[in-house]
Amino acid sequence: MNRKERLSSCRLYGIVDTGYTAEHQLLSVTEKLLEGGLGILQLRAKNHGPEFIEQMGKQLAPLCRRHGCLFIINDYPEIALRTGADGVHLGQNDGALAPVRAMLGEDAIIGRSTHSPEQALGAFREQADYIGFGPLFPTGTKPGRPAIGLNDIASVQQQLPEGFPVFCIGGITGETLPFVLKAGAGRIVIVSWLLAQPDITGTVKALRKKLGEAS
Ligand code: TZP
Ligand code: MG
Repeated sequence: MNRKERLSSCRLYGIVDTGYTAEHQLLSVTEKLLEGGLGILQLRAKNHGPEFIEQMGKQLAPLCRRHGCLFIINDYPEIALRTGADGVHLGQNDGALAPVRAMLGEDAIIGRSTHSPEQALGAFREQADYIGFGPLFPTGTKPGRPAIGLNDIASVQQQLPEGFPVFCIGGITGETLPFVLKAGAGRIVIVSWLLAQPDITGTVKALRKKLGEAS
C-alpha cells in the first residue's frame, strides 16, 4: 500500500504535542499511541525551534515506520524531508502548497488546517491530501481560535469528493465525540484528551473501533 492508500484507511489521527507531553516522554508516549494501532501521527512542537523538531523527528520517524504508522511533521517541509517523515501539516498562514509538493514529491502527504467550508474547498483545490477541519469546540490547544461548531461537518464532506479525508479536530473528548459522530464526522484528530488518558494504548484501540477503522 502506498502512503495515500494508507491515509485513506485512517480514521483516527494522533498528535504528540510538546505542549502536553514533556520532551523526555515524547518517545514513550508515541510508543503507547503506536501500540494502539494508530495509523497517522503528527509531531507538533510550537514551543520549540527547528533543531529540536528535526532531532525528535529523526527518532520518531523510524519508530512510526516500524509500526506501520504514517509520520507527519507540523510546520516544516524541509524537516519532513530530512527526517524521512511521510509528510507535513501546514496551517492557513504557512504558504502555498505547490512549492511544498515540488519539494516533497507526489507520494508525500500534505495536510492543511481549515476553519471554514471555503478554506476546506481551497485546500482540496491546492491538492492537499487531507484537511483538518475545526476547531469544532473551543480548545486550549489552539487558544484564541474561535470554535466553528458542528453544523458544517456534513455539508463540507458532501462538497468534497467521496473519501477525501476530512479530519474533524478541536475539543474532541470522550464526552463530545458522540455529538461529533452524530454530526457526520468520519475521521477525527484528538490531541489533549488522548494524551491525558491513563491508558493511551487502550483508548486508541477503543477509538479506532468506535470509528470503524480496520485493524
Ligand atoms: N487545529 C485546530 S484545533 C487544534 C488544532 C491543532 C487543536 C486540537 O487539540 P485538542 O486538544 O484535541 O482540542
Ligand atoms: Mg503551521
